[in-house]
Amino acid sequence: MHSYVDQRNGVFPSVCSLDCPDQCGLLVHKKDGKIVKIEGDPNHPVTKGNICNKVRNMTERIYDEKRLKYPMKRTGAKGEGKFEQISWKEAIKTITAHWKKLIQTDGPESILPYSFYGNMGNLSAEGMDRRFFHRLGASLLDRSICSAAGTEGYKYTMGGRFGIDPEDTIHSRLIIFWGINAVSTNMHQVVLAQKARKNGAKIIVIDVHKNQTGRLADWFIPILPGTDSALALGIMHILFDEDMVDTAFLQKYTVGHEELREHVVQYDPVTVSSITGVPVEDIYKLARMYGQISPSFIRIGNGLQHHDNGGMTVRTISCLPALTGQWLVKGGGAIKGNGDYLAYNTQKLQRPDLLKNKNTRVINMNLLGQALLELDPPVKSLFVYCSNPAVVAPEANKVREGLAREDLFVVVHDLFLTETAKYADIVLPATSSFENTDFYTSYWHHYIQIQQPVIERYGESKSNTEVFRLLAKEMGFDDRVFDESDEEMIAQALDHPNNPYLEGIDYETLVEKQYVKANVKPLFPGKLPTPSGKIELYSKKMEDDGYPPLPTYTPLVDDGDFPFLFVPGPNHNFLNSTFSNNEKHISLEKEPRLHMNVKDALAKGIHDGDQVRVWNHRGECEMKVSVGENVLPGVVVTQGLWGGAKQLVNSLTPDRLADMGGGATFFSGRVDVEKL
Ligand SMILES: Nc1nc2c(c(=O)[nH]1)N[C@H]1C(S)=C(S)[C@@H](COP(=O)(O)OP(=O)(O)OC[C@H]3O[C@@H](n4cnc5c(=O)[nH]c(N)nc54)[C@H](O)[C@@H]3O)O[C@H]1N2
Ligand SMILES: Nc1nc2c(c(=O)[nH]1)N[C@H]1C(S)=C(S)[C@@H](COP(=O)(O)OP(=O)(O)OC[C@H]3O[C@@H](n4cnc5c(=O)[nH]c(N)nc54)[C@H](O)[C@@H]3O)O[C@H]1N2
Ligand code: SF4
Ligand SMILES: [Mo]
Repeated sequence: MHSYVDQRNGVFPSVCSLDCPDQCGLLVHKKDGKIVKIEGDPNHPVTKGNICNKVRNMTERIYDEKRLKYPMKRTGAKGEGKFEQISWKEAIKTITAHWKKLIQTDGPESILPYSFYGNMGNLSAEGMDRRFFHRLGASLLDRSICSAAGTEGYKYTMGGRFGIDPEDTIHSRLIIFWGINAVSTNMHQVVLAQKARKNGAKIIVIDVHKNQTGRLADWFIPILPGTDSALALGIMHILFDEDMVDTAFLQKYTVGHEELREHVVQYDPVTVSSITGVPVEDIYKLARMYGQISPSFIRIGNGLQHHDNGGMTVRTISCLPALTGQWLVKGGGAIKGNGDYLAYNTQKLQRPDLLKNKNTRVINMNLLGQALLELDPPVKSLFVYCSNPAVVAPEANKVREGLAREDLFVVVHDLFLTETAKYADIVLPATSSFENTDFYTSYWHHYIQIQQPVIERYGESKSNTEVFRLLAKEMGFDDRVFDESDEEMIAQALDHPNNPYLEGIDYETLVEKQYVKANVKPLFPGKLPTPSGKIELYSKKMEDDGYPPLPTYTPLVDDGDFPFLFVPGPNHNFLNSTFSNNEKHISLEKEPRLHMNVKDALAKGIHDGDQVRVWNHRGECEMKVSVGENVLPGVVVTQGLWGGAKQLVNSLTPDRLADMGGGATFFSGRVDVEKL
């Protein structure tokens, strides 16, 4: 069989590599060796041929003039963006020579890898790189920027990243999108919800911003940021009070329902209304709908998790389906993330055993600015890949000050000269996922997919696995693990006897079928991986870890005397900061906007369309304001991680850590706004 790369014309199966729950199946059309069109693969069992606008326009990114073609070294000042071409040989030699010296003078922990999921392929995002940095003994990175707080919170209740099969949600009669902008960020869950709606389902959206998802709802419930656990506790109060709980389910499958019943007495609708801004009658209406309609499904989003109390909020909401016994009903329950169904063998893929120094320090990626400016012993070298911290990390001004340090040796491997890459000493060009072999495991649906290279490598670009193999060789690491091929690594990762859901799935089946579903069975009856094996409404483990053992409302941390809570989320046409440097996607998105309530605008003398300055003690940015009723008074919302210095929303966001998992608190910062 010819590889796809050798065939200059045709249509080839592929996977979307972006950090998005949908992980769509794609069909890539090639003409004369180049991709001319990308569309959804109608054979994909969940995504069924529909894809988002971002990826329909992906060719504009793959063949963007600005894409990096060869390695470069810096010739201008840090951050200035002046570079000259060098060979791969020189690049790899420069990096390894620097590191060999650092290991002598400062030890390997002075080197810090910084990466996230710019490419969701497991080999690219957490394969050969992990092996390499483990062997090197570099500082470890705690990759907590996305969903760490909620993952931890959900785990206390449910034991792991286990929710329902999204394919079952067509049977739901009540669907609650809670803190998720699903129209932009999980479009196929919206498609499934629309199907359910045709069968009579109602869609509720609970959000701080009436965005495109809120507009699609049968009922949009605006809420004050960071107060959702109070609303969930208010619902529980009414469910118990009005006898709408499934006692048989609670007795059989949960721990602590009696304690919970007493505990939620304090969360009466009047109290909850004063915390959340949700009217008392709406709290009753919501609780009664939730108590009476079955199957009901809650899609728990990231908006809840990027707060000081994100862990506890998700922990609390994830208790709700148990109260009404929804886990036993097809289409009932919740999804926060489904990542653990497809958990592969990380020991074999990532080889943590290669870490010689077992006590290697761990650095939280949300604290990058602090780490670069304050840590002792200092970080002396940073290797960035699959991430763009100068734009996406909180306290961006600290991050940039750190990146600009003259004594910090920075290497960035990316497809573009990102804002971060402008600070690099050495820039390495990365292949796109269409040029690589990899395997993909969705964190929403239950399918594993394979990517085989479709096109030739762009310019001199190299994949992550290739780069780390080269670095290993030059460092003199002769361990056999650095010679293993991508195919061998996939086979090892899939060989995971501890995960019964992966039984019978191997490399050959993946190549043959392209999409393979995990052997998923309903969660109940069954044992959860919590200490008790049941849903833990009361969690002894939480108590041991220093948290209230029962779901609780904890207010946001005081962020200073600024009048507005600032919620800067992602936008529709970018994927975090990816596409923020591609003209096509910028033109689709136009410009960043600050959404503000009419009452606040009036008080500040601000009019729709005015240019405003948004500022606090951390920084400032400028944007156009949209005045209306889409946010509550006291809240301002903007979307999109734009690259420009004046649009850098993360110059305003706090680097406090959330209550659990070392998570980020992007949405718990406060700002002031004034007309320019
Ligand atoms: N188009 C597009 N898709 C994406 C991404 C992207 O950048 N663009 N990013 C991808 C990634 S990495 C992730 S993690 C996901 C994130 O996608 P989502 O899970 O949708 O998370 P966010 O968009 O951060 O926030 C979701 C919603 O929460 C709201 N919100 C904020 N604070 C609160 C609160 O306190 N309470 C409530 N109820 N709502 C609140 C916001 O207004 C927003 O509408 O999307 C992925 N998909
Ligand atoms: N204010 C605010 N900040 C946020 C968020 C928010 O909602 N608000 N969301 C947060 C969340 S949820 C997340 S997940 C993070 C995401 O933050 P990042 O993980 O940094 O995501 P991206 O901005 O998409 O940057 C990914 C980079 O990886 C590169 N890349 C893609 N494929 C490859 C590859 O194969 N190899 C290499 N070497 N590079 C590759 C891309 O070109 C891109 O520059 O941002 C966080 N930051
Ligand atoms: S970004 Fe999400 S919705 Fe768009 S093609 Fe990729 S997986 Fe599908
Ligand atoms: Mo994320």
